[in-house]
Amino acid sequence: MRLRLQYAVFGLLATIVGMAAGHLVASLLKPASSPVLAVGSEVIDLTPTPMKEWAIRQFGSADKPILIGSVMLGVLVLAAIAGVLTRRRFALGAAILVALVGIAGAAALSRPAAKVTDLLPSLLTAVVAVAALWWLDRVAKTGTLLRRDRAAADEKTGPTRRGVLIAMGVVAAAAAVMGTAGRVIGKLRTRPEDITLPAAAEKAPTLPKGIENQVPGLSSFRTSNDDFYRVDTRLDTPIISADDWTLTIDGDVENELTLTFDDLLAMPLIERDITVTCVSNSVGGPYVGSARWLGVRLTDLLEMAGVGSKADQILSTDFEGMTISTPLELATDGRDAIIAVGMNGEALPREHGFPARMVVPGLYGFISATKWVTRLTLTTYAEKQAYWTERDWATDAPIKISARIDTPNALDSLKPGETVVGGVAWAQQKGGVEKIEVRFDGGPWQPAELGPDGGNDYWRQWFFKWDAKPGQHTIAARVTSGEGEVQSAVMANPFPEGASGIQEFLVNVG
Ligand SMILES: Nc1nc2c(c(=O)[nH]1)N[C@H]1C(S)=C(S)[C@@H](COP(=O)(O)O)O[C@H]1N2
Ligand SMILES: [Mo]
Repeated sequence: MRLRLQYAVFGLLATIVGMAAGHLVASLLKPASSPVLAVGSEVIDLTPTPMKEWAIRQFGSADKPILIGSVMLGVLVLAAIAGVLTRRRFALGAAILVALVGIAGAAALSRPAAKVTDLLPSLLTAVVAVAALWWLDRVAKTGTLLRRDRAAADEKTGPTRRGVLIAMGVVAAAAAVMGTAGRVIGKLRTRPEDITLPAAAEKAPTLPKGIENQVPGLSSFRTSNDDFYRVDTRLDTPIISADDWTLTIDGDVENELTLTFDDLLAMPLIERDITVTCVSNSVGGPYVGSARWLGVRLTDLLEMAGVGSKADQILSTDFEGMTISTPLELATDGRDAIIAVGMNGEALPREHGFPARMVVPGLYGFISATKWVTRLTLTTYAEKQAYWTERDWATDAPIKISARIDTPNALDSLKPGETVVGGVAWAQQKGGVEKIEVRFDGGPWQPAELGPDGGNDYWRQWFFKWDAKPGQHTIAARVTSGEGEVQSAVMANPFPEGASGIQEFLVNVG
C-alpha cells in the first residue's frame, strides 16, 4: 500500500515538473502555448453557452480559476494512476503521461493562429515528465541517486527511503523553480507601464468630480483600471510586445494598411469618457465600467484605407485569431469609435487589451470592444461570422439603458431613519441619462438626485434620501434617457442581445 502511494506521488511529481518546464518555455516563446493554458482555453471554447452562463452565475469571476482547477484535478488523478502503474511496468505509466501531454499538444495546435512551434512546450513537458518518472522509479528500485553510487547501493539491501525522499525533493524543487521562473518571466517581458503615451490632440472635457465620497457604497464616477471588470474568453493575460504588434486593415478596402504601434501613436489621438458594458451583465450586475479612453478615431483609419461599397461589418481579429464583428454603419455613424491605446491616463493594462483595443460607445463589448486587436477586416455578415455570431448571439446589439442600485444591497438589515439609496445608470448613445427614479414597495416613482454629467456616453451617479420605516420594503430604480426612453420593465436574459427589466429587491428595516 505504501509503495503504491509512493508511486502515485511519483506520477504527480513527474507530471508537475513536466508542466512547470513546459510553462517556462512557453513563457519565453508564446504564453498561450503552455499545455495548461492550451487545454483550459480549449475547454472554455468547447463549453456550451448555457453552461458558461451557469458557471458565471455560480462562480462569478472565479469561473476560470475553478475551470482550470477542475481540469488540473482530472489531470493529476490520471497522473497518480500513471505513477501507480509505473511500479509494475514503467512503459505503461510513461505511455499514460505521454497521452495526457498529447491532448495538451493537440489543444495547443487547435488554438486559432497556432503554429507547429506551439507544440514545443508540450513536447518538453512530455520529455521532462517521462524522464522524471524514470528517474524516480530507478531510485526507488535501486536505491541509488546516481549511477556511480551503484557499488555503494549494492551493499545495502534494497532501496533506501532516504534516496527516494531526496529524489522526490529534487523533482519538487525543480518544479517550483521552473514554475516560478515561468510566471516571473511572463510578467516581465513587456511592461505597458513603461510606455509613455503622447498627449491627446483632442482632449475630453474635464470630468467633474464624482459624488462617491458623499454616498458610501456608491460606484466611483470613474472606474479605476484595477477595478474595471474583465470579460473575455481567455484564461491567461496575453503578453504582447508593443514592438512586435501591428494593426492591419484589409478586406473590402482600396489600400490595405499595416500600422505599427508607433504609427498609431503618430496619428491624432482623441480622448473620450465612455462607459463600456457587457451583454452578459444581468440587470443590476457588475459588468459595466467607465473610463477615459485615448486612441485613434476608427473613422480616421477607415478613411486611410478607403472602405469599399460591399462591406457591412468590421470583423476585428485579436492577436490569436478570436473575432468580433461590429456593424459598419453603427461604428461610422458619427459616434466616437476608437482604437484605444490608453485607459485612464495610462497605456492599456494587459487585461484590457494592451497594446490596442476597440471601444465603441453604445454597443455591447462583444460586438465592439475587441482587445489585443491586430486586424480590421471590412467584409459582410454573409461572408464571415465572428466568434459570438457562431454561438447565436445577436449581431446588432445596442446597449440597453439601465439603472443599478449600488447601495443598500439586497436583503440588507437597515436601521430606521434616513437611508441613502444610490447607484449608477447609463444610456449611452441615447442622449445620456436624463432622469433616475426610485420606487418603494411598488409605490409611485420618485425622482432621485443626479450626480455630475459626464456626457452622453458616460454613466451617471444618483442617490435618494429615503426615510426608512421599520418593516420589510422593496426598492427599485429605473432610468429615462435623454431621448425620452424609459427603462423597460420587461424581463429578458442576457442571451442573445442583453438583459432587460428593472432591478428590485427586498431590505429589512428594524
Ligand atoms: N480579444 C477579445 N476581446 C474582447 C473579448 C474577448 O473575449 N476577446 N470580450 C469582449 C467582451 S464580451 C467585453 S464585454 C469587453 C470587456 O472588456 P474589458 O474586459 O476590458 O472590460 O471586451 C470584449 N473584447
Ligand atoms: Mo461582453
